[in-house]
Amino acid sequence: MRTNPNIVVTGTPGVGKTTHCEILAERTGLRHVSVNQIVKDKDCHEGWDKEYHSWLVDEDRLLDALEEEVADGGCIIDWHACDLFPERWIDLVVVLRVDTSTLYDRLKARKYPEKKLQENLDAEIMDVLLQEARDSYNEKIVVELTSNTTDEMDSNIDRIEAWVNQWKKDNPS
Ligand code: DAT
Repeated sequence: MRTNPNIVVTGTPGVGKTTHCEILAERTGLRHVSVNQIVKDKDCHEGWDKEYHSWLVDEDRLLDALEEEVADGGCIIDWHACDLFPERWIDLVVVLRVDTSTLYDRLKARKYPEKKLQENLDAEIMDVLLQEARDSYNEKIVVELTSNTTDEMDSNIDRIEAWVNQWKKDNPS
């Protein structure tokens, strides 16, 4: 039995996952688990894709690396995919969403290659991550939140923090 919940914060690159997770970790005491960092630090990849500027992730190695981390709960998992995490690991899936023009500006500022930028914009427009979350988890634990402004981010964080506090009350150790 977990004494703290595991949360996935997902969404297209640039929606605000890292920013949300860092603040949430400070506010709730849960751990920010940056999957990107684990992929790099624990070599859960088969090399660097030059065209897409991203790691070619080895999902089996990644899951092995994460298993111990999530077993006791208390993880806020930050990753632009969610279908690989077993359902039994996860208590809440937050899908962050952003307007196309805002996402364009954020990805442009990151100097994404044109092809990668366009693919990510298309993914956001076509609800790819939301659909992936709904296909992979019970719809009751999937929440879609917008992240265009800092006000929206503040309200998202308040909401998730309240959810964590309620989870703890409902699941006393
Ligand atoms: P991700 O981890 O999803 O790739 P991020 O947290 O690195 O995204 O955020 C990308 C950029 O956008 C970063 O400069 C912070 C900014 N940002 C994120 N969410 C925001 C929000 N709700 N309001 C204003 N700026 C935001």
